[in-house]
Amino acid sequence: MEMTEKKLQTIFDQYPAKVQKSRKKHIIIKNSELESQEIEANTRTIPGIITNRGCAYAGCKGVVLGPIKDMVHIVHGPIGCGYYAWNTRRNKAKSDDPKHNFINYCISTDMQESDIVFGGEKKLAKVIDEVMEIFDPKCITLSATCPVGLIGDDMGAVAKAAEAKHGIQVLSFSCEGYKGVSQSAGHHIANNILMEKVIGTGDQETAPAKFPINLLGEYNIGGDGWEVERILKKIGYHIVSVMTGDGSYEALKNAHTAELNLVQCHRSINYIAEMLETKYGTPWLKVNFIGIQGTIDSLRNMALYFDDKELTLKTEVVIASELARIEPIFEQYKKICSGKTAFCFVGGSRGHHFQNLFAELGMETLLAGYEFAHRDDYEGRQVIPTIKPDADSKNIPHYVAEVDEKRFRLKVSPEKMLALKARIPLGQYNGIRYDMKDGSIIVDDMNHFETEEFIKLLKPDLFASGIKDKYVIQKMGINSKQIHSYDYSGPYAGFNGAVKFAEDISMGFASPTWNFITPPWKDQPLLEGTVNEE
Ligand code: CFN
Ligand code: HCA
Repeated sequence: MEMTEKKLQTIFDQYPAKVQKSRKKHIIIKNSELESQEIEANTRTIPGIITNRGCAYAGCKGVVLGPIKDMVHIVHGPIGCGYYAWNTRRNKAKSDDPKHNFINYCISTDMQESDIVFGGEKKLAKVIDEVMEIFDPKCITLSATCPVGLIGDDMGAVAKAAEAKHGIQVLSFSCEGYKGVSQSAGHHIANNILMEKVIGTGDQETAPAKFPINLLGEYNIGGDGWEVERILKKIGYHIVSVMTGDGSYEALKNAHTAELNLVQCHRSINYIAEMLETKYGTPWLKVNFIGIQGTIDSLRNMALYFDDKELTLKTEVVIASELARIEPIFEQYKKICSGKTAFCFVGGSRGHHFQNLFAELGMETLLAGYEFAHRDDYEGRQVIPTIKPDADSKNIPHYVAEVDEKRFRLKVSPEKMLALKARIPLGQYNGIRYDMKDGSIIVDDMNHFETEEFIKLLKPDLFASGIKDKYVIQKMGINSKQIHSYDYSGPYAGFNGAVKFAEDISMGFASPTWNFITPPWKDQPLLEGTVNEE
């Protein structure tokens, strides 16, 4: 560990003093002997530093709203912003009603200079009229880009007028790109409005089938959500809604009828999970369907929650049959991957989630981190509620739980809740630090300079990251896999996804390409100095 610290210092030494002081707070070396290790996160990137982060608009429109297929998402802004969030994330969707699947469209007001000078409200209202005429959706969303806030267009007023004119919901999201420090602010804005205006407005009181669940923080990138749904349906769960991958307006409206909320990506949707718990008493369970063991553990925890003999049995039968099918194939790829090392730097949850899969392939994660996660995603958070019966509850008995001065109403009895909490991570999420090995490096908001320096220092065999750095990494001779959009592949979740991922990275390792690239440290001096000519 001492060695790593010394090496780390060689990177810091290249920064000006002020930058060094700041960046030191965002990088830690995992040390389990320390009770806690703080890491600064969710703060502003130092101007001038090349970050991988996106903006609030990307988090709201691109991440949370975009995957909802039967709403038309209008981007109020210059066309580049619309183009940026136009399905590059590969959030797939299919529909029984193809006329109301708008996932492939990019709809924007295409703001011009004259709209910036004279205001864009009229143009926005006109685009809404056109959308109604052409697509006739049941709901429209309006997402603001930076100029909208700067010129003061009142999108809320336009939305209200359009609702009155067309008789459908028109939701306005003030997610101007400059809000907050990253995508994260946009997730929060989207979560709040979906919860306030859509979730719970459906007319169902209870779900139509047994074991109803919502799958939160699953965006169906490369078909991940479909693979998870395949497994859950096979076991016998009723999926009320997926938020928001391949998601729909109708399903969201009735999401309050689920009995358990599964949280795959904690960072982008923890707000809805907590609001559903507060408002409807539905507990949430952190799951991770990336990796074989992650998938098995998640399924077993779900079975423990529902505590039903038949469901538990079916869970084990499905696990056994899936394993029998995939293990022999997975083992073949493991032979190629085993012993290799990886870096895993992604947005707000995958930097953690994919480490399971690397470990199962016999690979060690040397460095990991997030672009925009918060401290709880790094350090974890233990939530132990005190639970009492709710004196106000009428027909269905509810209970009150108190956590950090927050009060939740629960559908579950206090005895069951406490017993469950002792066995499964109900309402809690252990951060990335828990699962990483001592001596490994954890970096928040890693920048391009650090990316190159860490590569030179630790020379990983694989760098899992995104489009902004992929080609820089490959030019350094390192196999790089996009963990955002999965390049052109997927799914990577669930049992089938684990095999697909193993196949894809094995293909990368086996490629002869790397023999034709000379990494900089092989033909460029790493040390600088002067030659004494005497
Ligand atoms: S699909 Fe998710 S899993 S939603 Fe989030 S934090 Fe982004 S778009 Mo890119 S891949 Fe990434 Fe996560 Fe959740 Fe994706 S790690 S950065 S905002 N993300
Ligand atoms: C976003 C979307 C993104 C970008 C990916 C990348 C995605 O943050 O706006 O930078 O490689 O997953 O598509 O995270």
